[in-house]
Amino acid sequence: MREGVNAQPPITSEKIKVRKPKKTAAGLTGVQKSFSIGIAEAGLAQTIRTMRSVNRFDGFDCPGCAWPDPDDHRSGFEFCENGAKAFVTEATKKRVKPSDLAKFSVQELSRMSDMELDKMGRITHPVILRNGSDYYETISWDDAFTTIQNSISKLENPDQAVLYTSGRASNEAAFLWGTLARQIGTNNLPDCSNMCHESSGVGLGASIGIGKGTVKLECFSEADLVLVVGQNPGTNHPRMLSALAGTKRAGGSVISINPLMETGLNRFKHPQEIIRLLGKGTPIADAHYPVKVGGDQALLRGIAKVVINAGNIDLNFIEEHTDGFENWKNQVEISSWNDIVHQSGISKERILELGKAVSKSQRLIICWAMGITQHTNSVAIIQEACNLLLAGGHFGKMGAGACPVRGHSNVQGDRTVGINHHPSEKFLVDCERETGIKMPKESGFDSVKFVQAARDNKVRLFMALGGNILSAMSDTEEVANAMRKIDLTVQISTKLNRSHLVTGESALILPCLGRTEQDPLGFVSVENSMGVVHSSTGNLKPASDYLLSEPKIVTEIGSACFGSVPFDWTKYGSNYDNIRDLIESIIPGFDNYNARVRESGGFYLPNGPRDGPTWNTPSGKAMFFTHELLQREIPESHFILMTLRSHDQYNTTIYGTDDRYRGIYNARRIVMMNPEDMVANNLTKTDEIDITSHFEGRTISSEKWKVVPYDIPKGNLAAYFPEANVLVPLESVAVGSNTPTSKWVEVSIAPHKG
Ligand SMILES: Nc1nc2c(c(=O)[nH]1)N[C@H]1C(S)=C(S)[C@@H](COP(=O)(O)OP(=O)(O)OC[C@H]3O[C@@H](n4cnc5c(=O)[nH]c(N)nc54)[C@H](O)[C@@H]3O)O[C@H]1N2
Ligand SMILES: Nc1nc2c(c(=O)[nH]1)N[C@H]1C(S)=C(S)[C@@H](COP(=O)(O)OP(=O)(O)OC[C@H]3O[C@@H](n4cnc5c(=O)[nH]c(N)nc54)[C@H](O)[C@@H]3O)O[C@H]1N2
Ligand SMILES: [Mo]
Repeated sequence: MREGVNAQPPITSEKIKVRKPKKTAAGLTGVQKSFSIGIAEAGLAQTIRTMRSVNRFDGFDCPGCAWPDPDDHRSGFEFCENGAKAFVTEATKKRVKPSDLAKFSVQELSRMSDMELDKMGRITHPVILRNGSDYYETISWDDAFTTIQNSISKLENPDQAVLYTSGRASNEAAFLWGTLARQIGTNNLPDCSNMCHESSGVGLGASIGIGKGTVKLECFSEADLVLVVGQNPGTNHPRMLSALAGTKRAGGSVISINPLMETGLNRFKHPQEIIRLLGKGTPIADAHYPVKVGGDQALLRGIAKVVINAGNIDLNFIEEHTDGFENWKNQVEISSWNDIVHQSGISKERILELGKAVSKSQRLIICWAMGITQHTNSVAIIQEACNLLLAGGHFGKMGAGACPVRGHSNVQGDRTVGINHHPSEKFLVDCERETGIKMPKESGFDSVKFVQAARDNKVRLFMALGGNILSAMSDTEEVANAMRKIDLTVQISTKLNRSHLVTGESALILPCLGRTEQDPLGFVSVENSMGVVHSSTGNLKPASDYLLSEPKIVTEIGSACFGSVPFDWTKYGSNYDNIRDLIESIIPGFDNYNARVRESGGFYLPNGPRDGPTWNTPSGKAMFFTHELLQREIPESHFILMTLRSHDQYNTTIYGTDDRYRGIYNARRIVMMNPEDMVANNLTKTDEIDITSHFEGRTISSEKWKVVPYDIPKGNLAAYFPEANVLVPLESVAVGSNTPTSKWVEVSIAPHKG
């Protein structure tokens, strides 16, 4: 084992500044910010070039998030501040050359911050960290593929191999990646979705027969009410604010349910409508419900009580389309207002008001993201939201439905094309027929199970198509221990991150083209949050002559390991149309894939609940699932900690140290706390505390977190991901989806001494 490589970023002394949270999102500052980052990283010409071609029909798909683009028009500048940061940092002029890697050992690199690692720039050559060495050195592509082939040939059983996927991979790359895993003989395909919207997929899949959202972008201007639950669109999906402004302009209401009053939901200025930038912005949320962290199941139950009591339910819809209504109704009726108010932290009076708004709504959209999906009872919360939509008949019509807002720009597409650790039997049968490869039938590891298996010495080879699993997963030190027990870890990446430093005995980095770059083999395709599949074409000169595209790398690994019989890998590595034809022959909804993906704007995948409504469930009907309210008490001195994103990061990629909208500057190792809780604990602004998490008798401690007074419910704390991941216990997961409970960590605090 390589000693002295740090799994966590160093603790630095930061000169923190705390100001009032911002009242208005985006506008000129947002545009200026993205341009100034762009110019510093990529230069002016490159910045303008990239910004002009993002999200155009003939351009590349913005890697920032999965929010869709308007179907009928796309302006020259269809992006937002954070999308701009994402693609200009990919288009950076800086390079990590082999000579740089000869200068720094992995131990030295691990003492840099995550931001410093990213800012070293784009990786230019394939490199290897050999067993016994502390330095990466260059390796030829052929030797890299042979190294992987050797490792595969040494596996005692195929389940010792694990292939991870991050949600930026295109449909083409992801489909081949899944095929490669299955030719090795395993369904061990953990992906970032396991830590993200898995709960949405599981909950919706059982309730309505599809694990995806059921609204189109146009629905937002037709809805009379949109609930935005557990989501921070101002920072993480800024273009969504335009859709919410559309709801408001058309006379509808938007209500935010969130422990924090996030900027952007109060006022918003569209960064691309330059004329209006000087105005006050469009007010977005009509009301804000500061639910306690983990209190949404109770709050939704309260709303359901009002709706059922008022009798504002669509009995015809319920009769014709659903099963299980009576059961749920009984459960709602016996849930006590005491529990509902206590758990949600919202007064009965305010819940009655919210319930009235929902029961009056004829066209209701419920949106959600990580504030809902990363809890023990996430699947139950999502099904409760779904029950409300079913009771009001909010499926199969414009302006209504479920809207889980996806994160990574192609995370939804990756799942559609087979990145799934428990694929359906039908998918496997069709894959076997079309590829000739004998498909493994057993379910594979998700992200949590992968770490547990590696910890138990059951993984010999780990390969990642993008991402940074070490820092993205819960329980950082446990993940590090697990990674170190693997023989070979392989990362297909654009930029350096901590997963390249905490590795198996040997490690490979295979550098790939990014979204923004020209690919000699043609364009790729992606699916957005609303089920539209469209093309993505990069236009910049690649960062180095040695880069290969992701699909090319996967086909080269495939040919090196398995040759061309029964599956001719080279055929797919030379022409992406061949990959799309293969996807079309296996996955429903991709008819005429190659022709339709070339049409401007692409095409919608079929969606029963949205288009019918029809329900692909065992009973052929949508299901009301009934859950008891999750009751849990923690000692009075303990807190519930949520981990979230600051304004200056993209997941584990840190762009800067400011959380501008929340008024927290130049610091990341902070913890937001209610001012009354601070007084009760004798703490003043920027005091340092140590935090200990508690789960089933196990404790994990982390030191030196600066306290920031913040408008957050009493008893709740918030800290940034990925620094706080060390505190999230590996075994603390959502029931049904196995997602780490990154938004609900029981902790105690103590002043830092020393
Ligand atoms: N700029 C930028 N954009 C991104 C990303 C990024 O890192 N940076 N990441 C992308 C990815 S992969 C994803 S998945 C999305 C994530 O998008 P979000 O889900 O918006 O991301 P988080 O920062 O995790 O924010 C969670 C929100 O939920 C709230 N919350 C926490 N706990 C609870 C709770 O118990 N109940 C309720 N009602 N609310 C709660 C928090 O206050 C916060 O506002 O964004 C995508 N877009
Ligand atoms: N505590 C806590 N943990 C969380 C979350 C949370 O809210 N709280 N959120 C979770 C969520 S929602 C998600 S989605 C996961 C994210 O988990 P991941 O997807 O694994 O992590 P990212 O930080 O998005 O990955 C960044 C790396 O991807 C590589 N990369 C970037 N672009 C490309 C590309 O085009 N191709 C390739 N091959 N590589 C590329 C770069 O090397 C970069 O360093 O984290 C999860 N972890
Ligand atoms: Mo995500």
